[in-house]
Amino acid sequence: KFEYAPAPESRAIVDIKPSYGLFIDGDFVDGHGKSFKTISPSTEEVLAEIAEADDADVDLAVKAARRAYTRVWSKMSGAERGKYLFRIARIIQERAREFAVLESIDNGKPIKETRDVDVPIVAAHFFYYAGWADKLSYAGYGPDPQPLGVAGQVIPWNFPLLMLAWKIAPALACGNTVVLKPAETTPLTALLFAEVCQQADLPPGVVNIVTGAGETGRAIVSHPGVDKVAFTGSTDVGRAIAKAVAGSNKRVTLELGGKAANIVFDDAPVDQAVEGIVNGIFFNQGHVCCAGSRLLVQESVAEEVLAKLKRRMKTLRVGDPLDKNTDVGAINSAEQLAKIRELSEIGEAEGAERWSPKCDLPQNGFWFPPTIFTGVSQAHRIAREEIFGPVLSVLTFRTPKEAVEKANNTPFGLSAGIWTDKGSRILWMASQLRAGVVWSNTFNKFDPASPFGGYKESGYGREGGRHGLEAYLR
Ligand code: TXE
Repeated sequence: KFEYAPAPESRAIVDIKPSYGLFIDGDFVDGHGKSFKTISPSTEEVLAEIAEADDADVDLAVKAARRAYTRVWSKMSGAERGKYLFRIARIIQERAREFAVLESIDNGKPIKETRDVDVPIVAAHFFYYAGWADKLSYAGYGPDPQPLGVAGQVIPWNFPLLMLAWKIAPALACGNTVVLKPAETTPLTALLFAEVCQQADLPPGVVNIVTGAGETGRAIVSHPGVDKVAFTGSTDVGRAIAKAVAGSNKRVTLELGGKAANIVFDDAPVDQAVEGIVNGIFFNQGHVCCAGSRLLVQESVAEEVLAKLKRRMKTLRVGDPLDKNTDVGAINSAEQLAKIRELSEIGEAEGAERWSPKCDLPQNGFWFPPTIFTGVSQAHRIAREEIFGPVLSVLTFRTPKEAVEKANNTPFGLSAGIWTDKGSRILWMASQLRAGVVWSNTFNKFDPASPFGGYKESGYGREGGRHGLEAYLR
């Protein structure tokens, strides 16, 4: 049995205000609309009251972004813009602990992840695109590449701060200004980022943060003053956004769902592969668009891999996100928990076998134990639909060709993983897999220099790397 060691001192380093306004034109202002509550998914405690931006608020934000674009930001030299981005990156590093704790409280993910993964990659992203700001003529879009204008950006709740960085850093580096909406369950780190913009003396209106739910997102993407729409979220909403902007001149990039195959061959280093499987599906409670949610394991090693995987899963610690020993945190919302439960029940009803290690889940909050399903067939819904939780569907294969067919047999195509000792097989598999990212002998590795994006229903456009500039240049 695991003894919890909560870290009250961590909670004390963040200053959560009772209520937050909208960040428009460099200041926090009251919204015209209603407000909503953000809660901590690990305790269900109400954290703060958040303004819900209506059409009039979004209009103000877009106008502020337009003014900043025409008067200041697009006129500034790339080198000068780069200085602001470097400054933002350094402030994020200085305030890293605050960001990590706040993210863990508002999102539910373990502090180990926010501290070692989310926040460092966020800073790295700003550093990376700061470096591009004065080198855009090398990006491959002509000697004097032009920004697009005002970018409307809508992001999800699974990596609140990281998705903000993926959207804002390249947009600003290229000379665009931004109206960004964080997800309704995780607005707090975006609002802390707004403070960082003030601290960095970023010219007012270059970054505007408007909080709210789907209606606010809809107002942003359909606003005629928005030149570019960038969205990360569900495939259904991505489709609705593509329809909403059809017929306008807006450029669009969409990063949507996934159902990645993590493929283990019989010559793979088994212990390393088991770590990769665990990381692939239990990292961030499986709330990861590129999660390795389907394990494809070669029949001859399936028994060994499954036995080791179960043994490893028994060591996972589920609980308080602020405890630095926690491996699996809280499910982000009651709605997401209901979806995970429903699909898991469907998995059982369709005949797959469900297994979880014994673990004590806290009384309050939203929790789901690390779970695997064996005896899964391609026809099962748990093999086809994105569960977006700590639930792994296990399938087997005999030949590399069969592995490719099964891996590609999905409407999605965001990522895949290959575990094998053979370099030639890695290259062949990578050329056959219809997935934007293919990892070999590792999983869930991210680098700001590496482009990320999907095939098929996982969306279009690339974020990260030199390719990520393309989305923000004319
Ligand atoms: O996503 P939504 P939800 C998947 C995952 C999850 C499911 C539902 O399978 O279970 O989606 O999650 C804003 N116009 N992913 O409902 O609704 C919304 O306010 C404009 C995968 O939370 O897509 C939020 O800011 N914006 C994914 C953002 O869209 C709208 C990450 C995402 O919310 C809008 C999240 C509208 N009409 C969920 N409706 C990934 N690819 O990583 C909602 N929004």
